[in-house]
Amino acid sequence: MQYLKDRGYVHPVASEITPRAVYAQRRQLIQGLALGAASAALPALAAAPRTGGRTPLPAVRSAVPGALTMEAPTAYDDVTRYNNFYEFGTDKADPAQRAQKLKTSPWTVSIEGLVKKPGRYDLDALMKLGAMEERIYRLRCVEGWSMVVPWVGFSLAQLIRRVEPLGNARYVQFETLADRAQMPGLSSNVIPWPYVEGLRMDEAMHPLALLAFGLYGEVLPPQNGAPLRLVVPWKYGFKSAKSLVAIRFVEQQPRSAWQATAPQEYGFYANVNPNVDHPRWSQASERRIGEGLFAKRRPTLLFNGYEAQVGSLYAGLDLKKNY
Ligand SMILES: Nc1nc2c(c(=O)[nH]1)N[C@H]1C(S)=C(S)[C@@H](COP(=O)(O)O)O[C@H]1N2
Ligand SMILES: [Mo]
Repeated sequence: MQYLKDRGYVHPVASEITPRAVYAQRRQLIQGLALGAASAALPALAAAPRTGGRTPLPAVRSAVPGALTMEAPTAYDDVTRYNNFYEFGTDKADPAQRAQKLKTSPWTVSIEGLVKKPGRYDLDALMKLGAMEERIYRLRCVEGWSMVVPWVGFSLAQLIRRVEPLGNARYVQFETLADRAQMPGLSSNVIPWPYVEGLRMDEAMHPLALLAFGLYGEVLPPQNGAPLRLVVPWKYGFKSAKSLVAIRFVEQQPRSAWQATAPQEYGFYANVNPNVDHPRWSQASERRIGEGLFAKRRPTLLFNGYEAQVGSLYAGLDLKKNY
């Protein structure tokens, strides 16, 4: 488990916060399970004392098919210091430097539109709608880099079922915080604020679509979209909207902030697709963050490697037109 060497991070296992050696063991076990070599349940593991000032968020390993990639997680420092969160600036280092004072409590998410149970839901209530799971997903940015992140959260579908969308709700729109007092990036007009994104209802209901509250066994750092964000692992990273404040059920396909900015470059679907180039660059390969400048680029996989799980959502759809 070479990739955990020199890393002092803690990880959640079976509702415990555990030291890195145990995490390494667990990854071996996951790999063993995948190979059919072992079928034992996770052993009971001792809790380790926490270090640093971060808040643990216990979780159990996800049982959703495809939710645990076998690839090595990207180092915590890279996951939390190489970010896109334009509300805090367009440089990759800006969010980590400028988002630390983001006020995430109190926090409410407004559930709106074509839904039986609209209203303002506070964070604590939202966190109780599902059981926290760890999911290790690849995240592929449209810019040509990728990471592997151990997220903590539960399927967005759990929230959606609870609020009971109406029959004519065909899409879900996500709106994220736009607060000039806290977010220096809003003074630039790179995209029309607030940042909005959307999914078709069946995409939003797919069990892999994650409502994330944490990563690496702890609550989300502000730069990664605290206190809650979307993670849609088969789509380019920009679909995974951070710091959500509203979830809206609508009939018409919503227009995302990136479509409004450059529709020829960023379509509504945004499925990771090595066969559809960005107008300004190839999407055939990607650079894994943390591997260094001389590492070989990896081939990008259709639907970011989640084709077996999500491919059927797009049967019959022209993926070149619907990029
Ligand atoms: N509100 C908001 N959400 C956002 C963005 C943003 O600028 N603002 N950037 C997106 C992009 S382009 C990517 S690649 C991912 C990055 O998530 P990460 O920094 O946690 O890796 O967040 C997405 N969500
Ligand atoms: Mo991105």
